[in-house]
Amino acid sequence: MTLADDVLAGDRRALARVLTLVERAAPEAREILAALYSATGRAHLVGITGAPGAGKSTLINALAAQLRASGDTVAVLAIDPSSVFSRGAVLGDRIRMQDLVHDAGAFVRSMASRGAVGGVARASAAAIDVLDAAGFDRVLIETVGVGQSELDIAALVHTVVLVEAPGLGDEVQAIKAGVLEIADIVVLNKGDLPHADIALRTLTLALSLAQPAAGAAAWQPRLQRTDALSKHGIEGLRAALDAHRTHAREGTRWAEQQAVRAKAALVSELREQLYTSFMEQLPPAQLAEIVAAIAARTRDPYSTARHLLAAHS
Ligand SMILES: Nc1nc2c(ncn2[C@@H]2O[C@H](COP(=O)(O)OP(=O)(O)O)[C@@H](O)[C@H]2O)c(=O)[nH]1
Ligand SMILES: [Mg+2]
Repeated sequence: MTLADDVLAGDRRALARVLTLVERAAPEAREILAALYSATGRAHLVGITGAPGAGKSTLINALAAQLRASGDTVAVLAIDPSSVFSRGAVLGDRIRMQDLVHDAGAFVRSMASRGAVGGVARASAAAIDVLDAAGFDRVLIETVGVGQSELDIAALVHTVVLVEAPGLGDEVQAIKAGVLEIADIVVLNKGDLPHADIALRTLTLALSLAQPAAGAAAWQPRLQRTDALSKHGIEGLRAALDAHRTHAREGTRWAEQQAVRAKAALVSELREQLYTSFMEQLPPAQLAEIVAAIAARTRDPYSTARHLLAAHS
């Protein structure tokens, strides 16, 4: 049995090991990903995004419990693209997702971009593929706010959930940044707080203004109020997720998303493999000489790169 076979067979330790290899862009990761690829494309991929402190992790804990209760298996991938990813943050996530940590039908993993060779987007896409191949019905991906990160979550998932909280002025930020437009479901979390009613009204208005002029077949973004701590509104959120999944599968979104993912994966892999094989051909001494010349301004990096490519292809 290979490591990929173990992942397909549902072995959790193998899954954790493969995710570590993927995160580090270890040389053996590519072969494992290749072996897993045909088993991907089945899970419902859900991006859960919003400002730090909006309650994403708490909400995911509650949502995942709801999904588990309906019989689905759930994987959670918490991605922090900031360079400062403390052990405390990982620990905090684990504490907030405690219900999941001890459930055999759930799996929680935190991933930092630090050490993710080739960037967080590349590592995230690969990690999502691994979780998909491992057979989870739902993969929930937690990321910090849209537009503030190098990770384009909308390109990686079927359903985007934007989490807002009252009192932060986030609704206004969301409207300004245009992030409402990429949200399939907007959650007003912390619905128990005093300013929740005002925030809900602001978001309702903003959503009605953010609507693209689209036909009857277009998805109308849902707004759901939740209180993740007391688990109010979570059933409504699950219903909204299911409605969006059905909509995506029946319409073109699902197939479009597969095509976007497929192209992004191929382009990223071509870039990586071209670069790697090129660098393998370049003797280190020659590279050092060229670098020194560029540093000394006797050569420029632009035409040098072009000449090197022409000479080695
Ligand atoms: N009052 C209230 N607090 C919440 C709610 N959801 C989360 N919190 C609290 O908000 C803080 C940040 O939550 P967390 O899930 O870590 O947010 P994240 O950074 O978006 O993942 C924590 O102290 C949570 O206990 C909620 O619905 N109501
Ligand atoms: Mg969190």
